[in-house]
Amino acid sequence: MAGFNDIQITRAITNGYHEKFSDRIVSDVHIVGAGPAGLTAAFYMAKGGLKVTLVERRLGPGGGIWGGGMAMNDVVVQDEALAILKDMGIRTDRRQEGLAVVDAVEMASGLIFKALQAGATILNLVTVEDICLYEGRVAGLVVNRTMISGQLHVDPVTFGCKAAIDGTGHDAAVVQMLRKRGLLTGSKTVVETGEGPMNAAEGEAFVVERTSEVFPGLWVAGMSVCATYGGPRMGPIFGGMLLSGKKVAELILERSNAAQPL
Ligand code: 48F
Repeated sequence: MAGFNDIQITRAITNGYHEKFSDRIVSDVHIVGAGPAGLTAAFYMAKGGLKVTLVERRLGPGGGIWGGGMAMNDVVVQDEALAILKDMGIRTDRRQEGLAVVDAVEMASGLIFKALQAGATILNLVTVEDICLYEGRVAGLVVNRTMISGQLHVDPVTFGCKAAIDGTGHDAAVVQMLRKRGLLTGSKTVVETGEGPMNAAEGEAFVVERTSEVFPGLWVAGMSVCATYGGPRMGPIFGGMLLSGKKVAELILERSNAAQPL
């Protein structure tokens, strides 16, 4: 094959990536964490016309989906959430114990593909280290390369957004950035204990019910809801994560369509 050389490949990637990165420095919504909740939120918000960027610290997006339960790579999804998987063309035709069993690899790859095709961008290997607060609102993220973050004395850079979503799962990492500064202390809704012991049925309902704006400009979706509000944890059942992602997207789109601050 002719027509290209190794230097052109390097230039193509360098220029292409920096164009993409530069375009995403300011987005309508930055989602921290490309797990099932973040990816679902990205899909619906991007389809609704918002500029959405997912910031993911790992190499591979998909969060906790890939390994199913105890590394058996199937997950369970309850009927209420199957329409979301159908929207994305992910197959749900296997059933056990009255529940849909979904191939974990198909679900992870399908959610990633559909979020991207809807117009969202994923920046992987980027860790969110902190938030920006302007006039009492979360208005941006402080980010660094994952390989640098916490390892080398290298300053991070800053992204700007109208709203951010904490989709970091069990860590509720962005919520913790507010809490450690005492900005959530005294709130009637945010607990200090983190998530509760396993109870899948209660946990799934809790996640969806409490998906909300936790601080001006910062929303919680997925497992970070339980970590933030003290809800029960759950195992490899994922309907609540998908429904929570869809709910946060609808809430943010509602504000956007009403021309209110996100
Ligand atoms: O953990 P994760 O899949 O969160 P989720 O979407 O789904 C939870 C389920 O996987 C599972 C469960 C289901 O019953 O209980 O736990 O709520 O995905 C969270 C993503 O956030 C990334 C992390 O690498 C993972 O891919 N993440 C965490 N902290 C940061 C981050 C950070 N500081 N910066 C960027 N990404």
